[in-house]
Amino acid sequence: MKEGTVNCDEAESYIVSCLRELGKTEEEINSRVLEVRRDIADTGTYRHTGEELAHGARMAWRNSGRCIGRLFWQTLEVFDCRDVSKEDDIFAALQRHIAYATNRGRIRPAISVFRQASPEGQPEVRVWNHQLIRYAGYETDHGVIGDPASIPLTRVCTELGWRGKGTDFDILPLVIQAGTREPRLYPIPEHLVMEVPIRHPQMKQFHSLGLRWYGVPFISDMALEIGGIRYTAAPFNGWYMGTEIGARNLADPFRYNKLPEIAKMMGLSTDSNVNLWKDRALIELNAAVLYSFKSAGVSIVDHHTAADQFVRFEEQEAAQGREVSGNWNWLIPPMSPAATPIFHRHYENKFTSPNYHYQRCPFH
Ligand code: HEM
Ligand code: NRG
Repeated sequence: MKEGTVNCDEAESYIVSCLRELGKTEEEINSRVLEVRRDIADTGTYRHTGEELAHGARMAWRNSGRCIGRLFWQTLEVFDCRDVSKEDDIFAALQRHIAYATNRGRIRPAISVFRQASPEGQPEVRVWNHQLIRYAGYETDHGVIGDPASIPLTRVCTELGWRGKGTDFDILPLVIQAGTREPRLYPIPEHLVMEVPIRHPQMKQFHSLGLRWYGVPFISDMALEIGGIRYTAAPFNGWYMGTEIGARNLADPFRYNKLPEIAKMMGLSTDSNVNLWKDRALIELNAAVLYSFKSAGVSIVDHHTAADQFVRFEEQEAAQGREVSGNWNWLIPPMSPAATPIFHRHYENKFTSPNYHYQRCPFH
């Protein structure tokens, strides 16, 4: 089968379950299935209706086994950008998405879906960034500045002519590729990027660490697959769970690695493990992240509340007669996992469609 050619069974099984969930009659469903089959026979592919696309993107979130935030799957706003394919227009659509989602801090989950992969091998649309908003990382003689996770993309941006300020928190430009053309760089206007300086509710010196994080995570390198159709550019966002920032991005030894500095600020010796300096530093960093986002009016969820919401999602799905698949290794939070109910439950890590997928990195 040619790349981009749609498998008829996958298409049919999606159309049937989608339209059933949307409450269509059997007659409507049958006629749509016939139409889709004919389109695939004629052209190798088919085109989702607006509601098949929107519901598919929501089902894909519902089926994301690594996501703890799935209770809210029905609230996903879906922007249909399938007819947008020039770089400048893609950039304009992404700016609108960022503004809509950020909503001055009251974050709204959303996805922008660009052109589907086609059987003619029409060139794919790709956003090269892992997230629409992320900090650059530079390797220097004195060590890494910024986010080590961004070193490869930062290098690509630099080769394409971008120059960052060289701080620990430079926002990378968007790298947008439409087809076989060279990717193009688009700096994001500053007013669109909400950031939160990290302060601690009691430790007044904490702000002098100069830590900050951006308000909204927009994953932009995954493909959305619905009914056999692949959308290679479909950036989506929700809001952060605090531990993503406080227990990973700012804490991992291979990311911002801030625990030793925080422990020292707390007057803790880092010479031995038994005073639990890492754990104590983690607690204060995570308390600071949650406190700072809350005081700035930017949506965020702590891991206990998120885990409770996930249990409600499981109950809601059971009531609908649907199975929840989940990847336990990802669902448990990276802090105090056994203090959440998820740790003590069992999850079947079955893969279901529609879903979000990793795809090959366009620049490695
Ligand atoms: C993964 C929380 C919204 C799809 C995750 C992870 C967390 C999370 C904590 C694990 C991330 C990691 O360990 O790096 C949330 C919260 C949301 C939300 C609090 C708030 C609404 C969404 C939305 C979508 C989504 C809107 C898609 C429409 C995914 C996917 C992954 C994921 C596909 C796996 C990512 C990967 O493998 O790298 N989510 N999420 N989530 N989430 Fe969500
Ligand atoms: N851990 C990553 C973001 C992964 C997705 N997390 C979300 N997704 N909350 C990080 O930047 O820390 N979302 O769509 O809200």
